[in-house]
Order: sequence, then C-alpha cells, then structure tokens
Amino acid sequence: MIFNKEAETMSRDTLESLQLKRLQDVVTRVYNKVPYYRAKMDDAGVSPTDIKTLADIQKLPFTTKEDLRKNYPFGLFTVPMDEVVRVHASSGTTGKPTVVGYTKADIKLWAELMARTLSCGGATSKDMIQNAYGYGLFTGGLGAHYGAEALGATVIPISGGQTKRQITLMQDFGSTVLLSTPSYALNIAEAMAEMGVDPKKLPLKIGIFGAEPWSEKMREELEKQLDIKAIDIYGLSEIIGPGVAAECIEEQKGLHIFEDHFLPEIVDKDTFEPLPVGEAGELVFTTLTKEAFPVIRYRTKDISRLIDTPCSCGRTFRRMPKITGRTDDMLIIRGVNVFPSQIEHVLMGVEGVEPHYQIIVDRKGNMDTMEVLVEVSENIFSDEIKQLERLNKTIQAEIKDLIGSNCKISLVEPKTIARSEGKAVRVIDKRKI
Ligand code: DLL
Repeated sequence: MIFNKEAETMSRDTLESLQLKRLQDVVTRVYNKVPYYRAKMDDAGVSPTDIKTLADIQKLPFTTKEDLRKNYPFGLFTVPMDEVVRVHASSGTTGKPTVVGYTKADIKLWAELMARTLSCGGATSKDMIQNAYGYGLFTGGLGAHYGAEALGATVIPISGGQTKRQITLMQDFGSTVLLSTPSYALNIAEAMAEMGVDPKKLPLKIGIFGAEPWSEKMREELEKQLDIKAIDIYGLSEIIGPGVAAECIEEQKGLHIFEDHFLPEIVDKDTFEPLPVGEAGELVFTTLTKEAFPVIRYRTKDISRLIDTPCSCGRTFRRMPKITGRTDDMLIIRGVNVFPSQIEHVLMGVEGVEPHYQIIVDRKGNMDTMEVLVEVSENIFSDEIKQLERLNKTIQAEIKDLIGSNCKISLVEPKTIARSEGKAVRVIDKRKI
C-alpha cells in the first residue's frame, strides 16, 4: 500500500516545480536566519535570488560534518530553542556528536515519512511491529516508533538488546514485522536457533532493516534464517533520521527517495562535481521542508547512484541502489578500492563460513594492510586442520579475485566475534589509533 499516494506518485513535472519552490524557500530561510550559512553563501558569491532552476543548486556551497562540528551543538538551527521539541545526536567515531533538532512540524513530517517507509516495506495498520532499533539519542528507535503509530500499527517499543526476550515477545505477541539493524536481526536469528524456535512457526513475515551497510548475500541469509522478506531502509540523523529512502516490497530493488522532502544529488567523490543520473558517487542531500535544522547540500559520504526507471510499485520517486559503502570506509589495498560490503559478499558465498566477520586494517609504511577474521561453522571447526587450510585458501583466492592481491585470513571459532545489538563494528582501523 502507498501511504501518501498523492505525494508518492506525482509526475516528475509536478515534483520538480514543488522542489524548486521549496528549495527557494529553504535557501532564503537559512540565509536570513543562520549567520554561518549567510557567510558561506556570501563567500561563494551566491544569494537566494540566484536559485531560479533546480540546477542552480550547484551554485550553493556544500555542508559537511565539519560545518556541523564547528556549530556544535545548536548553531545551525533556524528557529528559537523554544520551538525545538526534540533533539537527537549521532555518536560518530571521533570528536563531538552531531546534534539535530526538530520542531513539532518536523516530528509530524518525520512520522509521515516513516509511515511511508514502513508501508513501502509492506507493513500495514494491521501489523504488530516489534521495534528493536535503539531508543534514545539514536534516531532509529523513536523515528520508527512514531512512524509505526502514524501508520496505525501496534508497536512494541522493545529497543535493541535483551535478545532472548525479543524472541519470547515475538512468540507471545505474534510480531509480524521486525525493525532492527541487519546485524542485530542476524543475532536474533542465531539466538532463535539456539532456543530451538522455528521461525517458520512464527507469524513474523517482514524485516525492515537499515542504519548500516549490508550485502545482497546478507539479505538472502536473513530471509532464509528468519523466513521473512528483508527490506532495506536508509536515512541519516543530519537529514532527518530513518525515513529518507526505502525499498518497496514489490521489487526490493533500489530504495525510493522521498524526493518531495529531500533533494538528492550525486557528486564525484574526489572532485565533488555533479554527476549525471546513473553514475555512482557521493550522495548529497538538501532538506526541502525541515524547519528546525534544514541542511543545504549535505555531503553524506555514502556511495550510491540514482535510478530513474519506473518501478512496478507505482511510486514515481527515483531510487538508489543499496549503499555499497562510505567514502571514509573505503580501503585502498595496494591501490585497489575495496568496501567492507564487498568482502562480506565474498565471505557469504563460501560454504562453511558464518555471516560473522571483522576486518582489521593497518598500515605498514604507506601501504594499507588488511586481515579478515572469519567465523567458521561448528562442524568445520572440529574438522581436521587440512580442511581448515583448504577453506582458508578458498577465501584467500576469492578475495584475491576481488582486490588483486593476497590478504591475511584468520579463521576463528564459532561465536568469537562480538555480536551486535545495533550497528555492527565490521572494521577495526588501527591506522587511526
Ligand atoms: O542510522 C538512521 C537510520 C536508523 C537509518 C534506522 C535506517 C534505519 P545515523 O546514525 O546518523 O542514522 O547513521 C547514518 O548510517 O550515513 C550511512 O552511512 C549508514 N546507513 C543508514 N542506513 C543505511 C543503509 C541512521 N540502509 C549513516 N545501508 C548513513 C547502508 C546505511 N548504510
């Protein structure tokens, strides 16, 4: 079902004139209200009246995480604090967190966008939605919560963690939809197997997963292990939280971007020059309607591309394929660019390997080195050494195919790699320590 049919099936012409009007409004607003934006635009020699077409967005300066840090915590808000009804923050790995704020209207919009997202993934008002995204400063929990309520479904606000309890409630309450990170869903599936719970006997039918990269192979694994359809959803705190783009259950191929509220661009990841539709690069978003914390041309560091072919679900919004990685997660191993998701794809195609892994990156001289820790299944682990050596060689060869050189593979015992309750830590980067 399409939650907001009028908005989600607009013609491109109608959408583009709406986007232009909204873009002009938001640019004028930040110019008048936020000294930092005004100074940046003045420096770039651009004023709000220069935005006459959508393409004129390219005249505006980008906003980066660094800009948000410089204005920590509330410097980029465009409304007085008494109109801000909620703040969230993303932890980030270095420095201060990024703080974002919402007015009442922003919260209402966010709930609608999350209702659209859940609906896109196949959920309806009849569903029992188990929300295992973390509640708190992270946008996942509360963002999805309000969306599930706006949809009219029943929401179980369990948050992340307490894995056994998740499964008990799932059985007792008859959850039909699970919301969590894909890595936590895998953790739940593993615990289910240990508890002897057969997912085929549960009413669970859909998993709506996001907040971290996950490969197509991981999707297959989750669909098989939990006997569900697994849907990918995308968002980031700086833009609104979850509710920026969502896959439809009809196709499960690319995530529809809610373009009436967020204007996407793809730019070259090194030169930041805009790229045509279809080419891969860094995703950039401008929020068109947010009140408390609008952002202009925010560089997400996420890599994707835009797809403008029609979709059988009827939504007219452009899609973006699953995010393959982030520019700052990209490893350069002997000159070859590699994303952790590509390693995941390789590992999960190898028989006897469990979907739990960790990549350790280091630097020797000016060369990046990579070691991959891979969990193997119980029966393989108890096999002879020869068998393990053979498996190690197979993985080595597959990864060499991908990156063109050897890297160290360490097979580890079942259950030795930490399980996640939120975003999984896939890469340990010793270069930054
Ligand atoms: O992770 C918002 C969210 C919550 C999205 C729940 C989906 C579901 P942040 O903590 O600010 O916000 O992290 C945003 O996570 O820039 C991406 O790098 C990554 N990310 C989010 N969704 C996906 C996805 C939330 N579906 C950062 N695939 C983003 C790949 C994703 N990466």
